[in-house]
Parts: sequence; structure tokens; C-alpha cells
Amino acid sequence: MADPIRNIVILTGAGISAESGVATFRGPGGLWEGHRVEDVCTPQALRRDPELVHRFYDERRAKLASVQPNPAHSALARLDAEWSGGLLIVTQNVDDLHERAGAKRLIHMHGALRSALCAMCGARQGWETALPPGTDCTGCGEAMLRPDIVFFGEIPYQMDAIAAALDAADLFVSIGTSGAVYPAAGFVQEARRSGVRTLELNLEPSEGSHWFDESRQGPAGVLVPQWVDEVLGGE
Ligand code: BV8
Repeated sequence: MADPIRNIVILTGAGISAESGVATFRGPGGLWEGHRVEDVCTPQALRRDPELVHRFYDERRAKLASVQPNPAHSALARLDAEWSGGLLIVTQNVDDLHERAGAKRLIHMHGALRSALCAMCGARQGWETALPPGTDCTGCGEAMLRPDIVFFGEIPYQMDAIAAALDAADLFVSIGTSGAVYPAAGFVQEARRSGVRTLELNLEPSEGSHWFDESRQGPAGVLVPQWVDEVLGGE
């Protein structure tokens, strides 16, 4: 009989939002295919062509109004509400579907579309509409607001909190991610080094499937509610 599960860390990627109609990055018709990553998701791109980068994120922010959380987001929000042990949802996604489904114990490690970051003073402010380059920060007044997004080459947010949660976890679950981007793709290896059980729920085997104790294939909208029922049923 396996040891009881007390502390759970969940990593989600674009696949958990796919059934909500949010484009993934590395699939047929994937988002990046509309753009080369280096043209829209690097500090160099922001310096070279701020209009293009701001517009890329404005388009994705505007699309949030037309999508809804799907049963996978709702199941994780239910787990968050009902699970008496430790729980942390770490999402690579910048959409707000986890929070709209009701998740509370949540970290956006790659930033969020509905937030603007001041490149001068570091202040953040909620942002719902288009964000033109040169918009003034309400904190310091400098015209330095940028999308609150972690670009390639930038350090993901709250890495210390994530490392602490992984270290204290009994179970690490990866949902809807290709395992292509680090440091997120390395969390499963960190978990294994700490003796944490690991489970992958994904439409197809990811680049890191071989690292997981168990890997289930299928749509998140089916696999995640099933898994949450298992975990809450076993409580
Ligand atoms: C950093 C911004 C230093 C927001 C993103 C060489 C080797 C190793 C690493 C590197 C290297 N060269 C450079 C690096 C570092 C680099 C990196 O990993 N590069 C890769 C390409 C090799 N990483 C960085 O630069 C990171 N920073 O390393 O800093 C550091 C680190 C720690 C401590 C100190 C210093 C910063 C990375 C962040 C970049 N920003 N996004 C945005 O625009 O959205 S990354 C981008 O890719 C998104 O955030 C996205 O979340 C992420 C990963 O993609 P996925 O979410 O996995 O989406 P994808 O489409 O790939 O896959 C979807 C999956 O879902 C598929 O498997 C599919 O089968 C599945 N699926 C589809 N439908 C469903 C489904 N599953 C279930 N149900 C369905 N219905």
C-alpha cells in the first residue's frame, strides 16, 4: 500500500486550456507557428519590435473574453477547495482560466495576460485591454509598461516557492505540457530526486514521459476530473 498523499504539486501547460479553445504552442496550427518564438517571446524581440510583441499579447488577451474554463480547470478548482492537505497549482499558462474556475493556490510561473509589468520600477497592475508600447506606469509614471510575461531567457516567477513545494510534495502531477521548456520541464526530475511520486496526464506522451512513474494519455477534460475523483475519493 503506497504511503498516503498529503502534499500535491500540479504543473499545467497549454494542453489543459486546449479544450477551452485556447491555442497550444507546439501542435498543428500551434500559436508559435503564427510567429517564430524569437520574434515575439524574447527581451530582444521586445527591444527590436515592441509593436509586434505588444500586439501578439494584446491579441491573446482579447481572446480571453471568448473562452471559458473547461472540466479540467473546474476539477482542479474543486480539488483546491476540498483537499485538506498541501496543494499548489503551478501553471505555465498565461490565460486566467484556472482562477476563473475558482483555483486559489495558484502560481503563474510564466506570467499572465491580464497583468502589466513596469520595466522600470517592477510594479504590476491588472490590465484588461490593449497595452500600447510607451504606456505610463501608474506607480512611477515612466512610460515603461510591458506585458507581464516571462520571455525566453528571463527567470520564471516564484521559483523558490515552487522548489519548496516540490521538496515537500508526496505527489507531482503534470497536465497538458509537452515538456519542452525549462525549468518547468525539469520539475519531474526534481520531484523524483526528492522521492516524490509522479503522474503525467497528457493527450500524447510528452518529451519527458519516461521520467514519470505513471503516464496516462487522453484529453485533460476527461482525465483530470477522473483523477480528482480518485484523489478525493481516497481521502
Ligand atoms: C530560464 C511565455 C534561466 C508566455 C513562455 C537548452 C536546454 C535547456 C534549456 C534551455 C536551452 N536553451 C535555452 C534554455 C532555456 C529556455 C528553454 O527551456 N528553451 C527551450 C525551448 C529549450 N527556458 C527559458 O528561457 C526560461 N528561463 O531558463 O531562465 C533560469 C531558470 C531558472 C532559474 C534561474 C535562471 C523561460 C521560459 C519561459 C518562456 N515563456 N511563455 C506565453 O507567451 O505564453 S514558454 C511557453 O512554452 C508557454 O509558457 C508554454 O506554457 C510553454 C510550454 O509549452 P506547453 O505549455 O507545454 O505547450 P505545448 O504546446 O508545447 O504543449 C501542449 C501539450 O498539451 C502537448 O504535449 C499536447 O500533447 C498536450 N495537449 C494538447 N491538447 C490536449 C493536451 N493534453 C491534454 N488534453 C488536451 N486536450
